[in-house]
Amino acid sequence: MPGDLDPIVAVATAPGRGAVGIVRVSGRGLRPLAQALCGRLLEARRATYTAFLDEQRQAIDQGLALFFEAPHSYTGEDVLELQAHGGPVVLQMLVQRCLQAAAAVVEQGPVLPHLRLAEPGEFTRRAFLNDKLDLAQAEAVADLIDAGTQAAARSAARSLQGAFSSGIDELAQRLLRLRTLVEATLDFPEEEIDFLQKADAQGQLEAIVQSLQDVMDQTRQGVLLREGLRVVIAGQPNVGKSSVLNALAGQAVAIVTPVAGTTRDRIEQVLQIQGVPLHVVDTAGLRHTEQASDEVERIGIQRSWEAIRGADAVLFVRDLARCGQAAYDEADRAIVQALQAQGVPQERLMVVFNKADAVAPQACPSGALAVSAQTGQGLDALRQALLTRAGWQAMPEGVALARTRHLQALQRSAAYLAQAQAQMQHREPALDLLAEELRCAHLALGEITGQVGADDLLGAIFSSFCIGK
Ligand SMILES: Nc1nc2c(ncn2[C@@H]2O[C@H](COP(=O)(O)OP(=O)(O)OP(=O)(O)O)[C@@H](O)[C@H]2O)c(=O)[nH]1
Ligand SMILES: [Mg+2]
Repeated sequence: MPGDLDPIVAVATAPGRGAVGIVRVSGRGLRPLAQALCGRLLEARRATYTAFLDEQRQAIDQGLALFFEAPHSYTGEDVLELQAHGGPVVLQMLVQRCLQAAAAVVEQGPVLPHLRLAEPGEFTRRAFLNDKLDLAQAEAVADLIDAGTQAAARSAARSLQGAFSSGIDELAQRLLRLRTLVEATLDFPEEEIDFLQKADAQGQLEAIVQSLQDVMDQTRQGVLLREGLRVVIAGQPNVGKSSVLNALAGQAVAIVTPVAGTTRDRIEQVLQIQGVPLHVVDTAGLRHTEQASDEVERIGIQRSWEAIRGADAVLFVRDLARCGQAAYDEADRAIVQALQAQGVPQERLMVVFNKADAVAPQACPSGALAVSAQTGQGLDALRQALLTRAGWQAMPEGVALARTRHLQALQRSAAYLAQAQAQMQHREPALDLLAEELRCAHLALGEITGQVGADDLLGAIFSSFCIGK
């Protein structure tokens, strides 16, 4: 990022009107700027009620000024926060005044390098670069702000406090010790195998692999809580797909009528089950295009197939009231074949029988998921089945929010460790190869917390933040 050491300024509060709005400045040597803006010296870490002055020393607004002296601040640099009234115009005037005052301070003496507007996420990026947070914690800041459910917010807070990072750090430490052992052995080739056996290198490696598996299981839960599951409801027209969506959502999201072909376009709704976000998509009923009533329905059916191809789980709804009728069963079989032809794997398919209220209990296939969108029967079991399909396991100690990026790094690390295990099981292990596999596994772990971080990775992560954070 250009000008990484320049001081930066931004409005830190959300756009729009509010009781309070915050302008935040971070950089080195901000004291003279604070003095120019507030007309007085600010005591560090103490709220000072003051006017915020323009060039002519007229008040633009008044509020609280807070000065945090480096390194005791969010970014690790000097930070000045002006808590003003939360109007967009006032806040922009304050930002302009900061830029102007900084330029004036520079003219008086080269105390303050050039102040500029902050890029998205730049405050947190500095906190990371100044070792205030590791990378996974910095990501948790953005995830906490973006959290769409209470469970996601709590889990993000847990990650921000370091619950996720400390598990990764502990693994990385153990891996480092094993690497040291193997690399030390490389220097004494005549005793190498003996030496490793005495230190139980193989046992250590196995224990690390097991711990990595545990961390991966927990991370999967954290990713699920952040990213959720994409569920597409599909089936023939009139089986009650939209009714199932409405019943799960607890509101009339989609239009329901007895007319086959009611739903024409995809309807998306985010539901929460035990805090796990489910992105549920209702689709137009599937039937042969020549049976479709018009062009709109034909396009709707195409869109249904597109949605099905992108789904994590397909809820295939069948109508108990019509099961057993030859034409209906034949059409369902055709859908199953088409799903296979479209490459939807069996494990992604969940069959649910609807309209259980309309038939005798013995008409429901035993062991199958039977519901009634109308009476609510079986819906809890359906919710539970969706969670199970997602791989959700509520953890008593709580889940730390995680990202797909973390899971991928763990998977890479696990793959290197598997190669290392294979190497170690050779009768005559090639120790240099073993050392290299362990080094790669260690580096993959380091990417998670940012101990090993490529610049483009940092750019991608911080650019998704909001400005002022
Ligand atoms: N008895 C009974 N009727 C239901 C149930 N669920 C839906 N229906 C009725 O079935 C008809 C079709 O329901 P929809 O939810 O519109 O069905 P759909 O699958 O979305 O239909 P399309 O959008 O046309 O593909 C409506 O008359 C509903 O009232 C149920 O559980 N029991
Ligand atoms: Mg419908």
